[in-house]
Amino acid sequence: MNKVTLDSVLHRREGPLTSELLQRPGEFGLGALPEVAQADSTASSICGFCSTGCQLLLHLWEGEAKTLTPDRSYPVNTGMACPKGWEALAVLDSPERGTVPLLRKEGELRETDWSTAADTFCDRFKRIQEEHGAESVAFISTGQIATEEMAFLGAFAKFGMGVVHGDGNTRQCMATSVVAYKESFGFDAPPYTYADFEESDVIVLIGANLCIAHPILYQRILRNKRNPEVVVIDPRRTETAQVATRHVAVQPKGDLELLYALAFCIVREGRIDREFLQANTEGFEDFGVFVQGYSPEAVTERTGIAVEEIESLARMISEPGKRVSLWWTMGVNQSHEGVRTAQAIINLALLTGNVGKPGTGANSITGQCNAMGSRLFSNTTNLLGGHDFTNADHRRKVAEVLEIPEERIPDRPSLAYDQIIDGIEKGTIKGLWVIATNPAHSWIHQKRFRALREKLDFLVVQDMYHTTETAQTADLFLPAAGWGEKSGTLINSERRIGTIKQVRRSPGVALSDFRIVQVLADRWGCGPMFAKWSSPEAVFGLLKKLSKGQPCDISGINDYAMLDSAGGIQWPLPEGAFPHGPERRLFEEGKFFHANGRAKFIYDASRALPELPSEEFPLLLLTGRGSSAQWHTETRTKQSAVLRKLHSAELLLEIHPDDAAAAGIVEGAKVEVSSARGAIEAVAYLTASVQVGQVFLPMHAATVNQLTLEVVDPYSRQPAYKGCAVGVGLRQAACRGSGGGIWDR
Ligand SMILES: Nc1nc2c(c(=O)[nH]1)N[C@H]1C(S)=C(S)[C@@H](COP(=O)(O)OP(=O)(O)OC[C@H]3O[C@@H](n4cnc5c(=O)[nH]c(N)nc54)[C@H](O)[C@@H]3O)O[C@H]1N2
Ligand SMILES: Nc1nc2c(c(=O)[nH]1)N[C@H]1C(S)=C(S)[C@@H](COP(=O)(O)OP(=O)(O)OC[C@H]3O[C@@H](n4cnc5c(=O)[nH]c(N)nc54)[C@H](O)[C@@H]3O)O[C@H]1N2
Ligand code: SF4
Ligand SMILES: [Mo]
Repeated sequence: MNKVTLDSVLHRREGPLTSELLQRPGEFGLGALPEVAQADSTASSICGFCSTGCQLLLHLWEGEAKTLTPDRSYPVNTGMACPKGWEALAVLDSPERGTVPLLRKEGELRETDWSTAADTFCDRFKRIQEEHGAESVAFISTGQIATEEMAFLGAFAKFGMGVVHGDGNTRQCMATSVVAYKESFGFDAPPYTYADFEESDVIVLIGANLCIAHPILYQRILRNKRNPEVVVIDPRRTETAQVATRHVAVQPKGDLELLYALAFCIVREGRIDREFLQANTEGFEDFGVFVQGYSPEAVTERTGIAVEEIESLARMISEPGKRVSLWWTMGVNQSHEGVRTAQAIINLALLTGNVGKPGTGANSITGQCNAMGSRLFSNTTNLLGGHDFTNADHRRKVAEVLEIPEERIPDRPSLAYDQIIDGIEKGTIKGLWVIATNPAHSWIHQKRFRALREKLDFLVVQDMYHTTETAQTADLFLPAAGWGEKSGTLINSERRIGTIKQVRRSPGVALSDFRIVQVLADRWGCGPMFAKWSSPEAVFGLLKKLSKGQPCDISGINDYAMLDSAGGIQWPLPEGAFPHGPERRLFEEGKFFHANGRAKFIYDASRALPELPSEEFPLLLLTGRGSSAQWHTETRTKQSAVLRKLHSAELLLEIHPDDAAAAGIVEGAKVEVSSARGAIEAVAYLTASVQVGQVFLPMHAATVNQLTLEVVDPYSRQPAYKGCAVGVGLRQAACRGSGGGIWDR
C-alpha cells in the first residue's frame, strides 16, 4: 500500500463557508470523504491520546480507515503502541457520539441545526457581554485538539469575541511545569529528547508512573543498553516502581524536602559541577546556604526516607562521569508546592551539570496529546507563540503578523481556571464555552463545581460525545469531529511536531473544532478578521510566522509534508535550519533563555500538607491513572469493548492490608470513602503497594473528585489532586452510623 498524505486533497475542499453550506455541513468537508480515501491506501497520523506522540499507520479501504498499525519507522514509538493507540479507531464508533447540535429548550436538550446553533451562540454570548461587560464570558480550552484548532479558538475568543479570560485543562496538568521552566530557564522549554531514556546511566522518575501513563516511554527505557539504575520516587509501589532498580517510597509531598536533602548531600560532598555552575547559572551559592536547613537527618521524618538512603541516592545522582536524567509528572505537578518541587528537580540537574548532554536533563513529561501545543499556541495563558499579553512589543508583533488592530489583543493575562470558577461564583462570569474537556468530572471538589452550574446564564459544551458529565448540563452542545476525522498538528512531550490526518467521516453533521470556530467567527461578524485562517495548514503558516525569533521558532518547517517526511520535527527549527538527525535536545551550549543566558536557582521553604489526616479522616488519599486502557474521564476509552476488558469494571480503592484489617475490611468489600467534602462508594482492593495510612483511587470514576480538596499551587494555580484526608469504612457500617448517607441518595 502507498503512504499518502490526505491533506493536499482536503485542502482543496476548504474555503469560505456560505449559509447554504451551513445547512448541509455533511457536504462541505468533514461529512464527505477525502478523495484519496476512495482508494485503498495508508495514511500516517500521530496518536490522539497521550503526549508520547506515537505515530500510527491508518489503513484505508472502501473509503475509510478500518485498521491501524504502529509505525516502525517513526523515531518515537518504533513500531509500538499501547492499548489506547491500538483502539483509537474503535472509540469513534459509538451511539454516544454527538451527531447534531443540541439546544436546551424547556429543560431538555433538543436537536437543532448548525445555523440555529451558531446564531444562538452569538446572540446569547453577545447579550451577556452587553449586559455584564466583555469579561463576563470565558472559555476553557484543551490540550487535546490540533494546534491549529486551539490557536483559532483562542484567537477568535480573545481577538474576535473580546473575551479576556480563557484557560485550559492544561492548568490541571502542566501549569506547574510551565511556571517552573519559565522561572528557571526563561522559557517553558522541556529540554530533552526521548533518546535520553536510552542514553542515561541513572534515570530518576519522580511522581511518574510510566508503565501505566506513558508505557511506550517505559519501553524506551528497556532499550537502554547502559544497564541503568532506574529510581522511582513515589509513595506507592507502582507498576513502574516494581520493575525499577530502586523504589524510594517518599511520604506524600515529602518530595521537596527530599530533593533539598539530596542537594545538601551533593553540596556537602563537593560533588557539584562548579565549572558549569559558574558559566551558566546564577544563585547557586545562596542555594547552597539555603539547603543547609535540609540535612538528611532534618528531613527523614517528613519524607519517610532513612538518612543512609538519602545519602546513597545523592551519591548515585552525582557520580562523576555518570549521565543522570530526572523526569517528573503529576506526582510533582499536582501539589500545593508543585512549582518549587519541580524547580528543586531542576536545581539538582543544574548542580550536577546534567543539562544539555545525552542522557541528562530536568525533564517534565507532558500528559495530553497536545498539551505542548496548548502551552505555546492556545492564546490562553500566553499570547500566541509563547508571547506575553502584558508586553506591548509582543502585542504589536502578533497584531502585525495576523493583520489585526493591536487594540483587539488584551493587555492583561487571563484569569486562571480556578479564578474563572471563582468568577462564576461571584457572578462576574456569566457565560462559559467549554471545548474538549470534561470539568464536571475532572475538576477538583466536584460538589462546589457542579453547584455553580446554575449561576451561569449560558454554557456551551463542544465535545465528541453528547453524554459527558459536562455536556449533559450544557445549554448548547456543539458536536465535534474527533481524532481521525480531521487534520492538523500535535506537539509531543519532547517538542516534536507531527501531523494528524482525516481518515474517517465524522458522524452526522459533527464538524471539526476548526470548522466550528470558523462557523462561529463568521456568524459573530469577524469573518474578515480570520479570512487567512482558511485551513489548518494555512493556520500552521501563521503560527510559523508568530513563532519567529522565539525559543520555539518553527519558521524553518516548510509544511506538513516536511513534517511527515522528517518523522516529525522538534522545536526549534528556525528558518534556514535543518533537522540534523531525528533527536535534538536544548541547552547543548549551556545557554538558557533568560536575558543573561543563565539558569536560575529558585527555592522556597517547604510547607505542610494543606489537609492533614485527622481522627475522622485518618488516611491520605492519592489519585491518578488506573490502567493503560483508561483515559481520564473515560468518555473515549469506555467506548471500546477491548479497553473495557483491560481493567476492573468497579471502582477499586487500594488500601493497605493493615489499614483494612483495622477497619474490618476484607478484599472485595463495599466501602465508603469520605472526606470533609463528600462520600463515595468503592470496592476494597487490599495491597501493600500503598503504604499504611494512604489509599489510592483512579481518577477515571466521576465520583473521585467529590473527595478532593480544592487547593492550588500559589505560583501555577494547578490543583493539588494528590493528597487530601479521607476516612474509609464498611458500607453497611456507614449506613448505620450516618443514618443513611449517600447510599440512600
Ligand atoms: N492510561 C493513561 N495514560 C495517561 C493518561 C490517562 O488518563 N490514562 N493521562 C495522561 C495525562 S494528561 C497525564 S498528565 C499523565 C499523568 O501521568 P502520571 O503523572 O505518571 O500519572 P498519575 O497516576 O496521575 O501520577 C503519577 C504518580 O504520582 C504519584 N504520587 C502521588 N502523590 C505523590 C507525591 O507526593 N510524590 C510523588 N513523588 N509521587 C506522588 C502517584 O502515586 C502516581 O503513581 O498521563 C498521561 N497518560
Ligand atoms: N482526582 C484527579 N483528577 C484529575 C487528575 C488526577 O490525577 N486526579 N488529573 C488531571 C489531569 S492531569 C488532566 S489532564 C485532567 C483531564 O481532564 P479532562 O480534560 O476533563 O478529561 P478528558 O476525559 O480527557 O476530557 C476531554 C474531553 O474532550 C472530548 N474530546 C476528545 N477529542 C475531542 C476533539 O477532538 N474535539 C472536541 N471538541 N472534544 C474532544 C472528550 O470526549 C472528553 O469529553 O484531569 C485532571 N483531573
Ligand atoms: S503511548 Fe500514548 S501516544 Fe502511544 S499509543 Fe499509547 S496513548 Fe497513543
Ligand atoms: Mo494531564
